[in-house]
Amino acid sequence: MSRLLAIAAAQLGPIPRTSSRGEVLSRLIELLRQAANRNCQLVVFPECALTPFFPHWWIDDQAEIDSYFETELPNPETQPLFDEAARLKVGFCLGYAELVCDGEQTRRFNSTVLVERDGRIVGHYRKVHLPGHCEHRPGNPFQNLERRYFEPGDLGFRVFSAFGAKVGMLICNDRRWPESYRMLGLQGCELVLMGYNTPRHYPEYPETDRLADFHHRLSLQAGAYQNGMWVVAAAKAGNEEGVDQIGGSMIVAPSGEVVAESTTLRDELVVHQCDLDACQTYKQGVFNPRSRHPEHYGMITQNIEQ
Ligand code: ING
Repeated sequence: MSRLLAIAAAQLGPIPRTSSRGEVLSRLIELLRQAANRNCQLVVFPECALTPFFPHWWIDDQAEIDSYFETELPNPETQPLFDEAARLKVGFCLGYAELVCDGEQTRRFNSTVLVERDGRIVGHYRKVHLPGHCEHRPGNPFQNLERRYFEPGDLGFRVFSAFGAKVGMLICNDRRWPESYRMLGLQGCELVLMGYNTPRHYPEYPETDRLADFHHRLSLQAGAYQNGMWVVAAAKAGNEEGVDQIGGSMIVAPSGEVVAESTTLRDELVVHQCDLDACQTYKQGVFNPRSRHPEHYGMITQNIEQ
């Protein structure tokens, strides 16, 4: 008997800077309802799904920066999403900016939570790989200030037992680093959920712009195949406050095949019935652990100054 799980990648179009949390929640709930109507048990929302991707802007005022963060989840503004999901018995993965008051210290992370079909938060991840820069680059058409606004994640790469599967989460830039998938794959992970905000233009390396979709797709397919995992990725897409972001929300099978993908840059659901047992073909076959030789892999965990 195959373990089948119907999953939706819930792509979001742009979130205008003027959008209230309530307006965004309405969009998320509409996608959740569409997913429930298509018998999905799990919906994956993008990175920073509640707000525009504010790291694209230089913001002087810390209070304005912090207005994009959540100090707890759920909270009165996001509770309707949790309530509707539990009513529909649909679980979800939600990217958000997390502000933690840790005694006298305030800490800020680019985070995601995994919520089971009964509304319980069963997983939590904080983005490890932060791209971009700390200083203002006024010559660039937009910023990427994640290294200024967030700390690197301190929870590591964990696998959660949920939805009858072993589930891991990544966020955006994590998907470009093979170690991200490997850390999950070596824990038996069968399903990786992620969201992303990916500009088409890379100011420092414009020669990569024409390859933005290809590099996104390549990273997901390689990560899926080389670790025998399903990969579900949801974009915040389209022109958000002047920044053109790629779409390409998709579901990739453990074979590395793209089995479903978005065709717009707007709010759009991408759905597939995932056979979790399909992972075994690759976990036990071509990538059987008996062929690994960690004694030769030491450099992978060392700090290499290039
Ligand atoms: N965004 C981008 C990403 O990794 C980026 C940053 C774009 C890095 C293009 C390299 C090339 O998709 C986030 N939020 O990580």
